[in-house]
Amino acid sequence: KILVTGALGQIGSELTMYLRKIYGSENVIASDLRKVEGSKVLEAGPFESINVLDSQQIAGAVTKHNVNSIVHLAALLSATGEANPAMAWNVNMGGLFNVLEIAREKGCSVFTPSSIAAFGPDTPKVKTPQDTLQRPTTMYGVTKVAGELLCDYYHKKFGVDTRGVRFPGLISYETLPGGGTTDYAVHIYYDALQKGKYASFIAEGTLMDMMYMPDALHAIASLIEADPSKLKHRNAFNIASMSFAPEHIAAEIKKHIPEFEMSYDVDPIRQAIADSWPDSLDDSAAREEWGWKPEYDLDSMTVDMLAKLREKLNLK
Ligand code: VAH
Repeated sequence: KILVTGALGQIGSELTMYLRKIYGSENVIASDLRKVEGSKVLEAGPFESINVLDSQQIAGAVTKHNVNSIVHLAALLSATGEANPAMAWNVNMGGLFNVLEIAREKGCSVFTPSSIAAFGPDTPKVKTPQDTLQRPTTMYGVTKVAGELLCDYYHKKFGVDTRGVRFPGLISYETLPGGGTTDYAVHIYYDALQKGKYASFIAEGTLMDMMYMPDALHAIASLIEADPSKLKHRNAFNIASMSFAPEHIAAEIKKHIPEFEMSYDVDPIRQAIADSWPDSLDDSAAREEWGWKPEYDLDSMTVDMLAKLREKLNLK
């Protein structure tokens, strides 16, 4: 049985449904701080209200449902984390520590994502290596590096089966991201369809790694199922699919919506965060050790995003 924390968030709301298709609805228990009325996740299988800072609530759900695998997604993202650094540390590290302690006691495996945010301004920016300098300058990035090290520690010291990937910016149409720096690449599609224009809070020329959610879900399921004897790394694998800047995604959208107008209203805080991150990642370790391979590129993602959002927003 799998317990997903943060199951109502941007990744969780789709990953929970994806895992239920693979393992069966009753075998994937969704959890989050509180219910979100109308969420598909709530209709399609078991749900537990869990505050990941309360280890009793996590332990209770693990025991009640006989959980042997925890997918831990509950966390604050980069921009929110910079606005509330203490809360970001408490939730991101406190939650992960509780999950790892329970996994140690009850013999559960743990998947939890890291991020390109785990790298900083003095990390090689182009084709960032799997093993390289990690000195992030955001609290979110500090919690991601500390989280990687804590997961590797629990694996080496206690034999807990911990695995993770460093996600790039994730683009999806089901659930909006909650306070990330890469969120511009999601909002641009909504605004292109609803307003015919978008004012980007990230500057022209700012390259960042991005990924379409279907590829992200496939990566998580593949790594969870990977043969452990083939894993030279565990926390956490670089994975990549596309690297682009705001003008690239705007040009792609204009191919489908010729009247679309792009403008820039740069947010210095999120721009500084974006500038500290890599331009592109080297994901050869993930490709070699567990067969990682993305399906979508900017072209095919844009076709799918616009089609799915037209449906979701009841546009023609
Ligand atoms: C954020 N979407 O912007 C997240 C992610 C790589 C970016 O960590 O904070």
